[in-house]
Amino acid sequence: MNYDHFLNWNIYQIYPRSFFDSNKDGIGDLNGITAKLEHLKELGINAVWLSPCFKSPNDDNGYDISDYYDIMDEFGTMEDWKKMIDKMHLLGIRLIMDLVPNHTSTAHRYFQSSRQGKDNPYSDYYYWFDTPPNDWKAAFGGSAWQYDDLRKQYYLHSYAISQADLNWNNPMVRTEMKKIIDFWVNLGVDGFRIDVIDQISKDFSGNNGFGPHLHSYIREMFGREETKHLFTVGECGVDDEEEVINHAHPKRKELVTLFQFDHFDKARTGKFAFDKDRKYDLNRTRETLIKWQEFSQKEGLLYSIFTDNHDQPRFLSRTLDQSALRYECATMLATMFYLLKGIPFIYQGQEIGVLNSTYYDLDSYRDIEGINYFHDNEMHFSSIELMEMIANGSRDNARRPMPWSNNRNGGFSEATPWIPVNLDCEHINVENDRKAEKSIYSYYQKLLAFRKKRLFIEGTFINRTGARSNCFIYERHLNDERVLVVVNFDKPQIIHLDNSIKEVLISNYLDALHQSHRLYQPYETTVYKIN
Ligand code: TEU
Ligand code: CA
Repeated sequence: MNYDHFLNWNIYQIYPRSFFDSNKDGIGDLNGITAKLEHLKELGINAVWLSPCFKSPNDDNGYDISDYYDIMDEFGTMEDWKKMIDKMHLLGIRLIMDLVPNHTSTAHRYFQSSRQGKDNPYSDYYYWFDTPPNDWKAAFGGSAWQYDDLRKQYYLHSYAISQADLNWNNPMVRTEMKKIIDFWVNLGVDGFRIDVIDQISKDFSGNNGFGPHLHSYIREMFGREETKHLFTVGECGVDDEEEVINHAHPKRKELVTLFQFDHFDKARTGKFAFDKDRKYDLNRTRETLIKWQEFSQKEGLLYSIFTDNHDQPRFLSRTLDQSALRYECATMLATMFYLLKGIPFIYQGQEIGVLNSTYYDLDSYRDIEGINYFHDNEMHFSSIELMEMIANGSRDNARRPMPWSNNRNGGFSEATPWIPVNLDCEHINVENDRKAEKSIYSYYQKLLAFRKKRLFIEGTFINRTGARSNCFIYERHLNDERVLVVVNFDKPQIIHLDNSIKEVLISNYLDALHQSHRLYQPYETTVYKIN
């Protein structure tokens, strides 16, 4: 078995709350997605990863699920969901749902039963202790252990207090999760993105993650006849080569691919950073990309290519130095990443170059992570400092309403949106971008069509950067066909190429010349056919 047939999937991530509001309540919804599918189709998308749309009290925007078998009220109904997936399939777009197996909302009936005491059918669905067995911290602040007044014990929550970790040692929990998977598979979903997969098995004497039964649990869920056709991508903060193979090698029958994060983490100072520490060093990003391209190629693994998701500030904002060059920078990043070997993921808004919006008041933020960070203030920053760090690092930067047009609220909704819109949505929106002479959307369209070539799907990756800096030069080749991708990270510089060049295939500058020794413009990216 191999996974190569997934290599022509161009996946678009939708954050449903912020995509498009169809019924004027200020919240994106499923009918809103259905209404905008042509936008994706025209872009060249053939798969959607939809962030959670299940019933949820929304403490963590749907990553706190209270019923895995039903749709969140604000997003619509099961009927709406069926209409959505039918239309997707009609347009040739697959649907990848978000599976959250590590925790449920404490509002879930399992938790509500579990906390009643030690002798109900759900009492072992969660981890309960008289005293916390370790000092693990929760991702959104404070201890990961919370005392429950009713049960008179502590339960584990790796994220918010209202997100209780499921006890995967309990076979009933695993059976339930398989039922959930099968329920959605029977309704026609084509795959799953799996939230924090690496945390489902615990070793309480170590770190929170990569416990001793992780791989057997993954196989139990996804190594089955019923699931073997699915596309699966595990969110997995792993950079150990052996572990990457263990998760995602075809012979293991676990996952198809992983989201790895080291092209973010190694290039930044911390989650929340001051302006001066905010920018990514693309030279470091390049090194991690080269490492994983070469490794995946050698081991026969599928690499997931992405710059953005709903947990990260906009990559473009972390790269761009002069706003006048937004088109050049956005198209440069797209070319640099999406001509690599692997499966491209595009996050909503990326295709029109949406930027972070710098709000300096806490009221403009909704994300529990940033809000808790402000209140906890463990490092004793001033509130001005805190607001600067949150403006740079908040996940809300990626969660503001998708700007569609010049209408009110960027055309996202006629009502006041659940979170303030981007400050520049009257300028940066789909309508304007598609009309513009330098349209990022059009460039993405061209690029996604271009990467359908077999050369980009199957072809070998070879790094050609050598000792050069502030650029990334790589080759893709298949049989006799070779292309060279030249990416200039920032300032104008002269680059001398070792290859003889035949023609320019694609470039973000109109007048790019096919010369092997020349000056590259700021953020210039040119792809050549070579001998
Ligand atoms: O994220 C888990 C994760 O790995 C954290 O690093 C996450 O990036 C978080 O933003 C900390 O900065 C997943 C989801 O993608 C995220 O939206 C959820 O909040 C989280 O799990 C809990 O379900
Ligand atoms: Ca709505």
